[in-house]
Amino acid sequence: MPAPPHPGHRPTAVPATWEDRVDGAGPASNRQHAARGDVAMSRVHTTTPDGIRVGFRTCPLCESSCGLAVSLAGDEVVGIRGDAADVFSRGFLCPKGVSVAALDTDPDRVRTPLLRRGDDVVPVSWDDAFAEVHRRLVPILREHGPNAVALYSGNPTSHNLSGLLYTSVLLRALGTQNYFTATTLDAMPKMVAAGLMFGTQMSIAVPDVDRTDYLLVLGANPAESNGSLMTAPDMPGRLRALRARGGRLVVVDPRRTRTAELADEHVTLRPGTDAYFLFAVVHVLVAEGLVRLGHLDGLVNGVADVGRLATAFPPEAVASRCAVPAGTIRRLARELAAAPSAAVYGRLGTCAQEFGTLTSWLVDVINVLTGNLDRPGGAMFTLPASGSATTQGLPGRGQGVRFGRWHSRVGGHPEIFGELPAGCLAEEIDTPGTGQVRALVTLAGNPALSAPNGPRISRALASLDFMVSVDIYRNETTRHADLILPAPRILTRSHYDLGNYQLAVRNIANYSEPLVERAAGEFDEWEILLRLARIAQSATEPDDPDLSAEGLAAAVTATDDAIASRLAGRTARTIGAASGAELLAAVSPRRGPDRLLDLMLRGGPYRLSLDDLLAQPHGIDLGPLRTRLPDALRTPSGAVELAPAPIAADVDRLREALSSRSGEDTLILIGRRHLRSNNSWMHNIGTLVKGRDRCTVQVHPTDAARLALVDGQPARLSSHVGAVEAPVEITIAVMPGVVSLPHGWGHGRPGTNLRVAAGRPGTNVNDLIDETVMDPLSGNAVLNGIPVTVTPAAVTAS
Ligand SMILES: Nc1nc2c(c(=O)[nH]1)N[C@H]1C(S)=C(S)[C@@H](COP(=O)(O)OP(=O)(O)OC[C@H]3O[C@@H](n4cnc5c(=O)[nH]c(N)nc54)[C@H](O)[C@@H]3O)O[C@H]1N2
Ligand SMILES: Nc1nc2c(c(=O)[nH]1)N[C@H]1C(S)=C(S)[C@@H](COP(=O)(O)OP(=O)(O)OC[C@H]3O[C@@H](n4cnc5c(=O)[nH]c(N)nc54)[C@H](O)[C@@H]3O)O[C@H]1N2
Ligand code: SF4
Ligand SMILES: [Mo]
Repeated sequence: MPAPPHPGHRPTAVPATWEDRVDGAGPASNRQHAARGDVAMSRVHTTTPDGIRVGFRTCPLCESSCGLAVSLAGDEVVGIRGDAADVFSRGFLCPKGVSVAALDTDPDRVRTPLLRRGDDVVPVSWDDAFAEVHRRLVPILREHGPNAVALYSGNPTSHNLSGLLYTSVLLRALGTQNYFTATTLDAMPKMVAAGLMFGTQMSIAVPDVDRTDYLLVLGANPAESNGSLMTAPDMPGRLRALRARGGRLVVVDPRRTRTAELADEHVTLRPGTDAYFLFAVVHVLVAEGLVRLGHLDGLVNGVADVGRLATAFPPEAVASRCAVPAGTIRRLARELAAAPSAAVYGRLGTCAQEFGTLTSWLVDVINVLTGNLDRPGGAMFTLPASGSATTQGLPGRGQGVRFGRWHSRVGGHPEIFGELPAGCLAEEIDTPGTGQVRALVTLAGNPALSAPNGPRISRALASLDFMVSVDIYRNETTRHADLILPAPRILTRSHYDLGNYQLAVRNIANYSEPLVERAAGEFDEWEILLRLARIAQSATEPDDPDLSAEGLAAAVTATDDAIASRLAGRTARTIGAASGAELLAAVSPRRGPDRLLDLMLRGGPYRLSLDDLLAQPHGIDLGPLRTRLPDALRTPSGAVELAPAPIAADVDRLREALSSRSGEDTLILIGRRHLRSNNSWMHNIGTLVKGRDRCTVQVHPTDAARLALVDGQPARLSSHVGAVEAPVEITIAVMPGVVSLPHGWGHGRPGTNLRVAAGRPGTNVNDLIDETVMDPLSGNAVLNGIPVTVTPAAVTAS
């Protein structure tokens, strides 16, 4: 059986029939797609006396899902504010939200398909673009088989209905096992741990921030990132509210972040040592008799096993490795146990590191042992309006998760949830042999900057026989593409945060209509993906299929109809409707993502419909998180698995690393995020990059003095993989022994067209990072905790 699809880097509630093959073009093409604008554009929410209309929409740029109030004169955006009436964000927004308009109108944005001819690119029609895909991609699939074509899907895919719902169709049509996403640069360890403990990759418990009495945050900076694997607009406000109601916020981070500044206590910890720290907390809970399963009693397997595993990690044994006093660990364990409610929350710093899965697992082990899983104020499972893997099938029990149904060709890495580690992408391209990747499709991804060992990836991309990118910019990755297919402006698309709402700290549903019309001849992203799918599929067809513009349009309609019809059939069974056909009729004439969403809402736990959402442009608040156990579990045992075998087996590696190194003398590199950045791709917006240089290497004053580093002067950072230069920023924000350089920089390369970004290029931290080092259980890249040497660099006279 083919792998369950995993669209983008946050999975969705996409139903199981996605695994069906993409259907061929249906009968003749009088089922042409109806008029553009699947949703009536006339539904203007407010119009001011001077003719300015104000439309409401959810910002798609990060996980916090803020409501925007967009003022438009005609199709021109004249202002963006936070939507004060939004049921979730209540007016909050960040500087990126405001820049949606600048993003849509950025003159460097790709607007028509671009074909590369030598060092030049030329605009071509969509017809010619798809003909080129056919001409170049299909022979590769035919001659070398499906694995010769890889698919890389990046972060924005998961913030976009098209990407979330239709990427898997393209994946299926390609038939490749070489599927890579930004998930293995990000959250895969959490998904693996959640899958093994609770039964699905989306069984991720989120901290009930609005009700908790005690929040322990590790390796996350929601005051700047606005939260991740935890959808919660205005995290600074929510954290302040926590303290104002007498709660306690503790942040464990090697850097004094904005979140740490908001906290009652900031504990600095040596990067990569969270698993020791957390195991020591578990040790104290067990040794001091503080384990209280409470309402989870009888629902948890493996409590004794965890206790045994923790015996190797008393606070005194890990303190020097973590650079955290044993007394502090002990006290925090007691505080967690004593708090009326508490939640432990870990994010990127706990995932993109050497012991990512172990650390992610331990976070929830503590939530369970303190009785805080699935209770108000603890760590809880969202009940999303669209449904999710935790609502489908029979409640309380399921198949659990399975890995390793295939392995990567070169490194032998197991498939995890249908993906191979992004760290393997380059070697799959640049290592000759049967099954070598010769063509690549990228969707909303910039691995040249975002994935480790940037230089190797860039060389690999340059060597491909064919590359096509669905993107909005000609950037560090897409400059290598033979063809760029532009995604349309944000405001022309409908939006629903299918992924984010599965991890929200309240149960929320909010649908956004397109606010402006797509220009004539432009496609929405799902229409592009289904066309690519149709072309790929033709590789296995004996006859010459009709891949003319009309043929492709008919195929899009037929495929989309088939998907909707299967989903309707299943939804009808779920809700006891008479038939799928009846449901399909109810959601017609919607098509594309809107129709699928409507069906998902109807089959979801609140039995909503898209019309219900359309009637509430500021969103529907379905209330605070509810207790969901045991129903939300999908483990084969029907219990929480506190000590899953693969995780328990990895504890040996942790134990060995404890005795085998001291690490005190090396400088350790970590990353950081800035409020006005979004990974690699928003540096072309002037208002977001103005001001001081942000791509600096932060160094503690004692290290700077020892290494003769001067503030503002360039330093050279080197690792066993490469070297980069960046200006020094001396600051007590980083702990001694740790340096920090943000990711997503390194612009200004030949063949790119990012004129603003090129003016402040910065340097790519991923040039320093070894792509072959991974968290073994998840295949996740290790992006933090990198040993580096730092020396003053020669100042070049300008
Ligand atoms: N060293 C280091 N590296 C990291 C990280 C780190 O902390 N440190 N963080 C990692 C994390 S968490 C992530 S998620 C990854 C991100 O890795 P990627 O997803 O590969 O990179 P992004 O920078 O998000 O690039 C997004 C791409 O999508 C394009 N795009 C934007 N909007 C759209 C759209 O609507 N449609 C389409 N088709 N394209 C669009 C942009 O132009 C850009 O090319 O980076 C990872 N890399
Ligand atoms: N402004 C902005 N917002 C973003 C993004 C962005 O680029 N800019 N990217 C979005 C994406 S794709 C994601 S995944 C999220 C990420 O969201 P977060 O995880 O909240 O963001 P980071 O800033 O990467 O936070 C990671 C923290 O881990 C710390 N850290 C590093 N190594 C370790 C370690 O070994 N142990 C511990 N305890 N801490 C460590 C770092 O100092 C940092 O403060 O942010 C999203 N939001
Ligand atoms: S916090 Fe995220 S969702 Fe909110 S406005 Fe900023 S980028 Fe958009
Ligand atoms: Mo991410």
